Amino acid sequence: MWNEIDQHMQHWIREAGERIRDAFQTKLKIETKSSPSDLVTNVDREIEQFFIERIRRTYPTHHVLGEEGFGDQLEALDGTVWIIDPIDGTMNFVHQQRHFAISVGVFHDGVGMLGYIYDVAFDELYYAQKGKGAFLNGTPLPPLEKTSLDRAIISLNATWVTENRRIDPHVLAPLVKKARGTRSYGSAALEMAYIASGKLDAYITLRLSPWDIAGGMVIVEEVGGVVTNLYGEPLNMIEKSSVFVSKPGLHEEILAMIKR
Ligand code: 2AM
Ligand code: CA
Ligand code: CA
Ligand code: CA
Repeated sequence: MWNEIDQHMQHWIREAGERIRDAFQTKLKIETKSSPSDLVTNVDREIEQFFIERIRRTYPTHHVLGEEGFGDQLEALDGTVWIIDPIDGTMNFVHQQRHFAISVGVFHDGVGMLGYIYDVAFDELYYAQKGKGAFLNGTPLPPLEKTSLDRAIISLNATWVTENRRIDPHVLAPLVKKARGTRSYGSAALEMAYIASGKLDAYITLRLSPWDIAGGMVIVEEVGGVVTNLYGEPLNMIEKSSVFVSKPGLHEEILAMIKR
């Protein structure tokens, strides 16, 4: 069953990517949602509908959770649920035409079975099937090795080390100081794909929704990475949460610093 779904999805996601690349030749309709930095475009909506149409036609018993609201209203993850972010990193999509991704996770009774993150501008498809390994454009991704903070590049949004409503900047400042380097890419999905493929070592963010992380969680866990909230607790794929993704070893080291 999962192999068959995967074969469909491999076609659908590349076709969706082509549509997004084609959309660069058209004029985007850009709107804001909850704040001036929270953007959505006609392409976000069209791509979510593109997936939902195909999923409903092919798998009428499956459920869909999508950022732009064309899916189902779900209160639990019973049965097979597709969790879709049609464009993760919409601000990058609008301003940079790169550093954004399609992100999809397929969960069964709450367990992540398939994960996809498609870096559309680079034509790089990260994907994983639970227990079958993770791949980048068909090449297997090796298991992640333990590392320490002084040799790590950690990814986090600069707003979290300034005054903000969610976390005391003094909690994160020592991490930033001790890390080898910091980055911020503006796409949670890509940041998780970068951890799975060794380009980053840890990613910390304070408020994400299930569709930001569903695909990445399957891929990262398949290579031995750890995905929790900021307190080291497992993530619940039905509500918003802080997210802390890391290589093994480093996860414990950073948690100890945060909890102190
Ligand atoms: P999005 O582009 O799909 O909205 C940006 O730092 C990252 O945070 C992106 O992965 C972005 O996903 C996500 N994000 C979640 N909620 C957001 C919000 N209210 N405004 C901007 N980005 C948000
Ligand atoms: Ca959004
Ligand atoms: Ca997102
Ligand atoms: Ca999105």
